[in-house]
Amino acid sequence: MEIASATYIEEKLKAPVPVESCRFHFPLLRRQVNGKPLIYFDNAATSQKPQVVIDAIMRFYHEENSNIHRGVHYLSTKATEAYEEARVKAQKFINARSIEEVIYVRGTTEAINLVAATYGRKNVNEGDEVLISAMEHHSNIVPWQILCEEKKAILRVIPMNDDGELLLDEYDRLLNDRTKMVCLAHISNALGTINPVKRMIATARARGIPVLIDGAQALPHIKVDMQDLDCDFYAFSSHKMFGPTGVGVLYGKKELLSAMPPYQGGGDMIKSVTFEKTAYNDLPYKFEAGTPNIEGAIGLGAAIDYMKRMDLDAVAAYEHELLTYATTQLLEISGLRIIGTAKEKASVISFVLEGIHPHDIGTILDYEGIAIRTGHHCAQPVMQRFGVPATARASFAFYNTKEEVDVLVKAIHKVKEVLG
Ligand code: 7TS
Repeated sequence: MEIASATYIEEKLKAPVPVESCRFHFPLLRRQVNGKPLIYFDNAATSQKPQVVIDAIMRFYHEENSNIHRGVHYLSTKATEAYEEARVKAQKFINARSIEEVIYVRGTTEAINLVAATYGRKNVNEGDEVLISAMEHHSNIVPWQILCEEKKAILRVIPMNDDGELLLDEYDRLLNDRTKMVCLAHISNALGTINPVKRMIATARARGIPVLIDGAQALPHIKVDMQDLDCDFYAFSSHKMFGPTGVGVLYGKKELLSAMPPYQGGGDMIKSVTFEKTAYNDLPYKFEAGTPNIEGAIGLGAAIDYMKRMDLDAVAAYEHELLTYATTQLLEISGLRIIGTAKEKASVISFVLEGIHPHDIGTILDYEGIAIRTGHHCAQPVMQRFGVPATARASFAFYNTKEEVDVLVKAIHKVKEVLG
């Protein structure tokens, strides 16, 4: 197989990508599944990757593979440059103040665990409170639970209404002098709700309480701006935003990161080591022990370049149109109930069908080449809140189409015929 050259990739990376034609850049979307053209509606779990991302990773292994930050030789310098250039791309994409505030991690889960294990361990003590919301993914619940258990602190939860919107009055009431941290999803993966995080961050920060935002579901859909949001920490995963798996970013304000103890010890996170004492490295390297996911970071950089070629406002408008269309079509199916009906929603639709288990829906849709997710979506408390064991979830990206939604609706009618 021929590998695209750097110049070719660079040339391709300059052209704008209109929403209408982006689909053709994603090779996997051309395949068939079970003899049917694939309809990929599992984007909230992970997105597909455009050719330029695949090319960037292949090119790294064909031409530049080497370890970073350690060698003086040509390849190591090239690999280090590519890895660090990707960090600058991420910094600019989220409008962080400097690269010191952009820490590579394995993904959202590791980013949150890092903050809980370092900032949390240092600052949360017995009787303190950590405030999360009722719609968090397990990765923004369990690390805080572990911390609270260890520190004898209390985990408090902001409730939500039947549409899946957080109760802001309750939020304001829950903030108090013992609250040491607020941790919130920007967009819920199970409900699609877009939370008013800017307002919520401002309220907490006015009381001097730091806020962590779980942006795993936000980056693929909306523009995020760290300086505008003014949160203290923000976590996201590359694989949900058209980049490779195994890499993500923890954004943190420099003042906080500087004062935090390291997360893991090892190579690269040190300045000097003796058996008596180790001096830690500067930011962001203090939090990046060991050989990182080099090709992952480079792939993330390519994904960011790809997204920058799109008009992200046009993407948001297109996805909203798709969401409205799909919601209208699905609600015409008798016995179908949508879980998560917030006014501000991203293109995620969780639903249940009366008398039919979501796993059976998923299995029959798979015969039709349609990939949706079924289960609790790592948000069991959300399922408990809505009194369902699981939901079926269709989540859309900008490469999905109304025609695909029509096929989904037809297939759900088939599910009802077979199992209803
Ligand atoms: N936070 C949210 C809101 C998520 O949706 C996910 C993954 C995570 C955190 C964890 O991200 P990771 O990259 O570290 O795994 N959500 C999903 C999902 O909805 N289906 O599969 C994974």
